[in-house]
Amino acid sequence: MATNRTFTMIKPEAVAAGHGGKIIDAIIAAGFEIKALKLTTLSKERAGEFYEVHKERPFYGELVDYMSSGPIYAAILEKDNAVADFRALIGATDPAEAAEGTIRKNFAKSKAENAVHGSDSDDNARIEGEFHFAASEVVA
Ligand code: 3AN
Repeated sequence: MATNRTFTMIKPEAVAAGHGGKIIDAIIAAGFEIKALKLTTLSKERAGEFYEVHKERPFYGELVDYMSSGPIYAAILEKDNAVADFRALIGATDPAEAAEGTIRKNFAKSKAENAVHGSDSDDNARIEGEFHFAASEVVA
């Protein structure tokens, strides 16, 4: 069943570059309501666990190192059709292929350092949201 919620992270290079506020502004301007938000840092162990599905992919080690390299924002967002609409807002994984006006087109540096994460399904949105937030940290 669709939850109308998705999960995002603003990744270390985007936070370090000072793009966090602008990205959050773009998310709100696109009609998403923030239900939970925190600035946090992933340990290598936690980053490895979060990206477990990519364990067999050649970039897994690089991805874990990168995602644990500095502070991130984690957030739960709500909107009708949240998962698909958020992926449209962020654009293609590779910023070189991302459409004009998308967050990755505007803020991502490369396919690896691509500014934001967006859940790819309702199930993963729930799992990823629960990975980062206790129920008491999420607005009803
Ligand atoms: P998306 O984030 O668009 O769902 P996925 O699920 O294919 O893309 O990849 C998860 C993350 O792994 C990406 N956000 C990116 O940081 C990293 N990644 C994906 N492909 C590559 C690659 N070829 N080289 C390095 N990192 C990659």
